[in-house]
Amino acid sequence: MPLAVPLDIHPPVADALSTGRPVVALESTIITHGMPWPQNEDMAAAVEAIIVEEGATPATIAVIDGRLKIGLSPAERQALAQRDGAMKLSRADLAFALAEGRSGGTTVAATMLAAHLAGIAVFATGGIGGVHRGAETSFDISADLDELARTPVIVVSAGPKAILDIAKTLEVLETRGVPVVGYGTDAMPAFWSRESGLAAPLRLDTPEAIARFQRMRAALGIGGGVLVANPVPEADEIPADEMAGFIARAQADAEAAGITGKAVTPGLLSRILELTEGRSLATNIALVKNNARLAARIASALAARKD
Ligand code: PSU
Ligand code: MN
Repeated sequence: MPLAVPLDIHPPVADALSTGRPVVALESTIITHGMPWPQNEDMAAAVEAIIVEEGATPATIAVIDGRLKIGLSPAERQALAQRDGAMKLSRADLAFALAEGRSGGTTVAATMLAAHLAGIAVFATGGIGGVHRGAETSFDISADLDELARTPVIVVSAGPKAILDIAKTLEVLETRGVPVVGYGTDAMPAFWSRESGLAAPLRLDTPEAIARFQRMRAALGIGGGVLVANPVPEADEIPADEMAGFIARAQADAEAAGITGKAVTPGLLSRILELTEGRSLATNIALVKNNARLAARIASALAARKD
């Protein structure tokens, strides 16, 4: 007999799913590894509130004491935000945490996988993982890209995190058949910045158009996800030329410190937070909120099935 997945679907999420109302999945590595406490908890609560305001139900996904949680209560979310030693869980280690009774934040890859398992089709994050600079020697390419290629979930992001090699990230996504859609823009956004200097491969201007596109992909039996790249609001952006120096410095510091593997992304993000004296964090929070609002609208468009 196969083991049953230790799955807890939070009652409001189960209710919304069973009646066909819109649900938006949210990741939790951004809570456990992406931002310091207490801003992580404030961000997580604010993002859920925005989704509710837009008429959808938020489902923050995480692993707590060996159980896969689809939606957290405020108390569970607060405890996770302050928890020491939470794992960073991707496709490779999600089952390990469940089998061993551990706790952790789910990355974009693991959140997509869990969302799909629960029947959730739309997911909001900050920025996805991708091809790291220097990947030609380190081989550091996020499992988020493979997951986008295989799991049919719409991921709303502000583009790949700008610490990455965005051109190489777009190349891998194209190879793996993952559409990248600029939302209301021809320019590929770069997380903290509205423009990366590269073009967005595709462009759509409404949540309804994004919903229709993913339904058409499903009709063709193509499978896999769509990456929506939603530029950070102008008022909150840090332009790419300004970010470039901070990113290069953080990169050099990480190399000097010998940081590798799973620690690379959290290490770079926290160093950039120090170098920008908190500005990068404020921008990160603003872009996640902006993505949550769009994700809720896409989920609503999918639920309404108007074409
Ligand atoms: N978006 C953010 N902050 C984050 C992340 C995304 O605004 O911390 C996380 C996501 O969980 C993403 C992960 O999947 O960083 C990528 O890690 P890696 O590069 O090690 O695959
Ligand atoms: Mn990596």
